[in-house]
Amino acid sequence: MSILSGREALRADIYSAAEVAGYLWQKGWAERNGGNIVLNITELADERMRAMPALSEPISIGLELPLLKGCWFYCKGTQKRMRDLARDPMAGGSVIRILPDCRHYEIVADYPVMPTSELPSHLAVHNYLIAKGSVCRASLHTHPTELVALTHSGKWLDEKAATKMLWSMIPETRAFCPHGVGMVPYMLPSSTALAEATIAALERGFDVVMWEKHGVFAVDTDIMSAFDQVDVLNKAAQIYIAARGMGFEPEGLSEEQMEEMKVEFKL
Ligand code: 2HA
Ligand code: ZN
Repeated sequence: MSILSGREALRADIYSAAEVAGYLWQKGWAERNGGNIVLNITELADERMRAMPALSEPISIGLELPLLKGCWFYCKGTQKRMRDLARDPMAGGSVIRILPDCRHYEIVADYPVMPTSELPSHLAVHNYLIAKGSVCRASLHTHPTELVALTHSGKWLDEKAATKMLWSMIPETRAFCPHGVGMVPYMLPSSTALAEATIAALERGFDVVMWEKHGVFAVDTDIMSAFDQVDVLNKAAQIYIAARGMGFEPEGLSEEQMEEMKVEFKL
């Protein structure tokens, strides 16, 4: 029997990850096994779940994450495709619990699907979010084509320049991504250095962070909101690129128009 049986809140959470996984595939941001989704589902773990036997031996995280003691996560499986996760999130990912030593986890349900190799980085971010008292429970990594294209130019690796340009392409961007985009220089995928640099960017106040020549990492209260932020930013990047494709540098909203948005939406 699935862990989701009789647990409507957990089912809704994990199925929203499946819905987002489908959007990532449709948008062309999730080639092969690209991207990751990790949800902190601790609030939804009941007594019967806590008593469930593990489907795996304890697996090392490779890090000690003291604030994750007793936490539960849903995470995409290693080598799994977003388009498959969209159809069946419990075949494309698994539910895990962190062991009391804060260095190991066990797979609990539904199948022994080994989590993504990016799990330690995502868990390090979740440990950081808890430390900060953040309300964010979802982390998303994806490969949005136009945003990644921007990071191939040194000009747009500047956080202020990229944020200002993206905000100025269409007014909603500023309203829905009020913190703009952080930048992390190219680092090896899955590396501790990349996780640390991502956390440093979150510490600077960003909740969407671009990884040079690779992708985007976003955190939010839930996975749909994390997706929405990336979607809005990528739309802005598409407008910029469309204008350049027509042979001109887009004007962008003026400083006054941007300021008006800020005042009107109390940003
Ligand atoms: O896990 O996209 O960068 C798939 C990735 C890693
Ligand atoms: Zn990636």
